Amino acid sequence: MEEKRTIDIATAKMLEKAKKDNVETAWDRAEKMRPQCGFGETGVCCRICNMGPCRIDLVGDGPKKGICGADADVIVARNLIRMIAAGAAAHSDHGRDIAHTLHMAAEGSDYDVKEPEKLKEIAKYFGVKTEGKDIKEIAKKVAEKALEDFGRYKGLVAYPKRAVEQRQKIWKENNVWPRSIDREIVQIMHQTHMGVDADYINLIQQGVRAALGDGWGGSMIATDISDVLFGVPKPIETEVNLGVLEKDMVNIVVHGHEPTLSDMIVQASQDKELLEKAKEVGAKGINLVGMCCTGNEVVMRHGTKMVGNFLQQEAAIVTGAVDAMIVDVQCIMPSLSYVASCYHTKLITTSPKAKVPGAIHIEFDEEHAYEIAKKIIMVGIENYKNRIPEKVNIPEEKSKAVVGFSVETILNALGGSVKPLVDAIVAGDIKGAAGLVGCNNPKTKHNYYHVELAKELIKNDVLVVLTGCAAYACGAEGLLTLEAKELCGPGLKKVCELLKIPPVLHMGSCVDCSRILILLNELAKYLKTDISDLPVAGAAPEWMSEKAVSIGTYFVASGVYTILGVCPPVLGSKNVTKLLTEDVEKIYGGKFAVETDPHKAAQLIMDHIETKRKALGV
Ligand code: XCC
Ligand code: SF4
Repeated sequence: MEEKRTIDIATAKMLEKAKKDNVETAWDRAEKMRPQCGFGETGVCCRICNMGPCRIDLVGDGPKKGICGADADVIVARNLIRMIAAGAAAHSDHGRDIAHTLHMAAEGSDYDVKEPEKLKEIAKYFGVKTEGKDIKEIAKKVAEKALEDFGRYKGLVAYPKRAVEQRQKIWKENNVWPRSIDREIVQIMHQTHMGVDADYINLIQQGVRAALGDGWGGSMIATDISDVLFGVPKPIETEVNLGVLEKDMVNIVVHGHEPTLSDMIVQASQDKELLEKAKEVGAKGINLVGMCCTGNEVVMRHGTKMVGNFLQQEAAIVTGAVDAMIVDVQCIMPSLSYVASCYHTKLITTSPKAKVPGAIHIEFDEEHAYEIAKKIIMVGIENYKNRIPEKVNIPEEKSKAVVGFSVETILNALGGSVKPLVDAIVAGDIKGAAGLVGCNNPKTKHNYYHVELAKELIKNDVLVVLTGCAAYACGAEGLLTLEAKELCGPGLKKVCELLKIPPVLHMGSCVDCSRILILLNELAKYLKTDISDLPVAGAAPEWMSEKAVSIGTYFVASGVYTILGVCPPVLGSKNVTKLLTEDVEKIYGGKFAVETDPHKAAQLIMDHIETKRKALGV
């Protein structure tokens, strides 16, 4: 039965254990939820005003309009762009916090500028002069300029001008260049208020503008400034899956999204005083491991082991060996405090934005970052003695992985330019590239789609790049290793051997989808063409989060053909569905497709790549 829920043996074992321990998981709750509401699933339920809720009857002779007169097109479009607003808000608020941290670093705090070169590089885009200037002074100016982009009252967001000119022109002509990151999100909330916009095309257009403010705004700021503060990722070895938990060490999981917290926790976990304390309680040391996107942030920079992705968060606690789980924001299931209460695990919330009843709240504040990080780790150390031996069962499954492929690293591996990559594409050794991103979703078998799609693509000489929870799925399957070249077609295998890289490259967390944009942009620049002309595609195989809707939308608006493995709530409107899966291509050169079978999705991607190769004449 558990094999139906996940392809991952470690997770299946923990689901069995959960059943024995009488602990309910997301899968159990998903089952109880079925059948899920058809109105909600197709996007035709509206709760935007209190004359409602209204719903459109798609099959019978029930209502075709809401009480205000909104039809299915309007209701679906409004609901969808509200998802974009929430997703873009989450990423952008993350970016804003990182920019604040840079500002604090400039004024003197526990944080520091680790990468002055990258700081100078991004200063250019914000129009900050660097010559003869002190690094702290540049940091302060860049932070201020970045923060201005969230709320500027005139002008435009800076980063989209990094895109190739053809792309910028499309955005300008279609009036989707974001004016300020926050403003586009606020405008979605206004435009979707009862009785404002009743034109589904106009609604979707605003969704695009807010999504671009995420990808080429908030997320890109988050990525760049994280690199400045915590280091540009370089290839580093690690291990992935629940088996990275240790029986005789204090196990601490960092889960959530923002490296301001997790990076400090990594530093504090190496503190001599704390290591002594861990020994005093009888542990061999402190085993800090990462989960979800904050795990991606720290593994890329420190090699911190990756314990699991979104649907493994409960399973990690079910091992009975997690002494503390530290969370900040996003993708933290409210169920964690319940699961933790079934074992000895202490759940620690740290953000004023994300409190969970039953958890210990130790608010993180950047001004006393190191001190608080130590205090948080101490909770885990002190809790070690409370483990219940008969409840501890750590599955042995774990896989080796090489991670840390920032654009800088990839260019380095290529000798400083994308030329060798383009040459390999022209020669046909690499047919093209695909980005696999996003979450898990109990609507699909855990990790199955991520892994099947990645395998099928590399077998056909398509290079794969990853972010988010997709990275854990492929990591657990051993695809992030040099040895995975044996699963590749002959061309990609040759390239992997030559460059000593895995065929599946881990590029980071969800905000690091912006790294994929920059890589595509570099390729387009080199080929003197637009991103939409490249033999590339994207996929969000098991997505669930609103952030994924924003990501998918900015990829499409950047010219990328993007496949969703789980259908978004749009099928209630034929017009919106057609707009997203057909018509947008005429404007942006990218479009959405929905395909629930990974093998068919691989075929769609390969066909798309072939079409683009032909058009490029290679
Ligand atoms: Fe969350 Fe970012 Fe999705 Fe994973 S991939 S479930 S958004 S942790 Ni980011
Ligand atoms: Fe119903 Fe219109 Fe109100 Fe939505 S906005 S709940 S469709 S009356």
